[in-house]
Amino acid sequence: MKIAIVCYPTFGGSGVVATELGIALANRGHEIHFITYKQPVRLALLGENIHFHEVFVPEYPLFHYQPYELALSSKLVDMVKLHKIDLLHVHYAIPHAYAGYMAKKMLAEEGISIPMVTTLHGTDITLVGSHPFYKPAVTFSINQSDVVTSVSESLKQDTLRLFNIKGDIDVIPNFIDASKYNHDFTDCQRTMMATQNEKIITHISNFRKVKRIDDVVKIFYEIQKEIPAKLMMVGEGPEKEPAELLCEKLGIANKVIFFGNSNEIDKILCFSDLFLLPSETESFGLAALEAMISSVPVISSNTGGIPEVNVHGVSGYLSEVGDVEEMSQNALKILKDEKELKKFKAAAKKEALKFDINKIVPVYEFIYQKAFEIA
Ligand code: GMT
Repeated sequence: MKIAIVCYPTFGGSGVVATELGIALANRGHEIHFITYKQPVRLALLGENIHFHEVFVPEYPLFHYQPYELALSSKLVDMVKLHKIDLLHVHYAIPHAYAGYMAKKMLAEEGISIPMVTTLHGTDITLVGSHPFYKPAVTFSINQSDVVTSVSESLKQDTLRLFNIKGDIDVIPNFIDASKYNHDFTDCQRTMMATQNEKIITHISNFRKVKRIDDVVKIFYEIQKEIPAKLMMVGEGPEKEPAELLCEKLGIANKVIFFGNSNEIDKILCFSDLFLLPSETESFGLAALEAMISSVPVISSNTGGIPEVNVHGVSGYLSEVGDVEEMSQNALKILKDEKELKKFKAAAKKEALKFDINKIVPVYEFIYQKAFEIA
């Protein structure tokens, strides 16, 4: 099959899922065309079956906002015609489902029919998409998709609650390629980050308000009062600077390392003992899954789709959003007892393996067939 994948090419979870899916589909013999404004960050190599087409938006001073959707839908039309693409798979509803729909309509004018699959990822529904300014267009473009998928049951329920959706939504969870997190081949370099007796706590995100970065710092503050520990903060975003200031204020700046964005998540997780994800809302929590596959237990909030990934008392612990005290106590319960830590590490990996890429990618292929039948 020739598949066009539209996504955000950044470090965000939706872009990562779209990229990993495209690579896996290419490995299974499909011809994949990524269509976006920059080469996706996790797409290291373009291969025989993998192509990237840049959407270029020329600056024009008359426009206060440059019309990306227009450039994207035009690019989709051109690429579908040039490469004889069979199917569009757009990740993140805004504005990709809308641009995809416009491309479909333009192609139909030329007698070309192409099915479109839309995958909802989270904030396109829970935060941004349901805003009154966007809601009619998001509802419309979801309803015009031939097949709609969501990355968790929780996100499906949110979508049905917040929008007037006419068709089905298929739940296809985020997935993980376990072979990329095989520590037998990774030099963990733990000693570069911490001394032997220090536990390593990690948080990875795009440092937006929704991630409750303050809570990450406060949980770590409580942990380090009782045991020697270091905190690894990985990612970039608006809450990074306030977090750095909070660390200074609490007198723990020497115990916290801010990495910025990293393409070496597997190496960082390799030497981590515990992962913190106290988000306000989270449709799935891909970062938690990446931690778990690296045998890192997760202390998280119990919001959104996180309980579908992190199993309370097995791969980590879940608490109400904002319950820093309970999260800190749960973290210490795991970290203070070596036997307990070992047990949680093994269980985290076992749970993560349920989301193995080889189980999930065929489900997408099945969905593509369904889209052909519907379109
Ligand atoms: O977590 C983010 O802020 C990035 C965001 C995105 O849209 O790129 O991630 C969302 O999609 C991921 C992949 O499906 C999910 O694992 C994340 O839970 C989801 N984020 C939120 O719902 C906040």
